Amino acid sequence: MNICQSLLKDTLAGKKKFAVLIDPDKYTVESLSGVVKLGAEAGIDYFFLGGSLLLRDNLPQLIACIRENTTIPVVLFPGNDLQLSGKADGILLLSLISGRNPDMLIGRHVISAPYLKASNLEILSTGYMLIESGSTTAVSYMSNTTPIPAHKADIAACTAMAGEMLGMKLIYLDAGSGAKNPVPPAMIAKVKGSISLPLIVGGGITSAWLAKAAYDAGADLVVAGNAIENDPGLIARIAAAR
Ligand code: 1GP
Repeated sequence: MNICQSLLKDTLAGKKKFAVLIDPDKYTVESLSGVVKLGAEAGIDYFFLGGSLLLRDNLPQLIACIRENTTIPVVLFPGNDLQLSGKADGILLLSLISGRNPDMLIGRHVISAPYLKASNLEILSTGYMLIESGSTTAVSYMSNTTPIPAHKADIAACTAMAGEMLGMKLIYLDAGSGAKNPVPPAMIAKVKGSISLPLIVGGGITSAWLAKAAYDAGADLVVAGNAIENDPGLIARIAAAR
């Protein structure tokens, strides 16, 4: 069973999942190995790999480090088309459907298509939606798009519905890395009630309590990155909140 099939199966069964996001610019092989071991002990579901910038050329080494310590699938969550590696298991091919920047909707994908086609990566077509979170996030600035207002759950629901009808396999509600406020539970619930696809939620999840609120509202997969960099013990606590 591939990643997409497993996500869909668990979504239908109501089995919640947890991904730890690794920003390649924030980790070395040495610092990552401890986090990988904690992830394996806690039985997390995925490692997501990606960030907004490209300060270091360490993607292959970080993937190798994860492989050496665990069999947990590695999924690329690329901030740009330079963050690609055929050594991962899959890639979230993000179309930024909350924005109106054609480059982020289809342009970058055209450039990456031959590379992705020739790779063995599982392509996870993802309707990616940025949600306003109290301050400008790196992803909003870098993508040159305006996030959906946090209190406009109906716009988010219609955007997710459109993504599903366009054939996306996953919907990702993201408040942005290090967001001041995570995606509001009311918006998660409204989106979840409008689609049948697995729903990923991330950005600003800094505690097990916030993760649980996202799960309870309807998130099928919660992603946390920033807070884990400061408090790796959070991995076990969020894993237990699934
Ligand atoms: C960002 O959803 C991810 O794109 C995770 O966000 O780093 O705030 O956990 P954090």
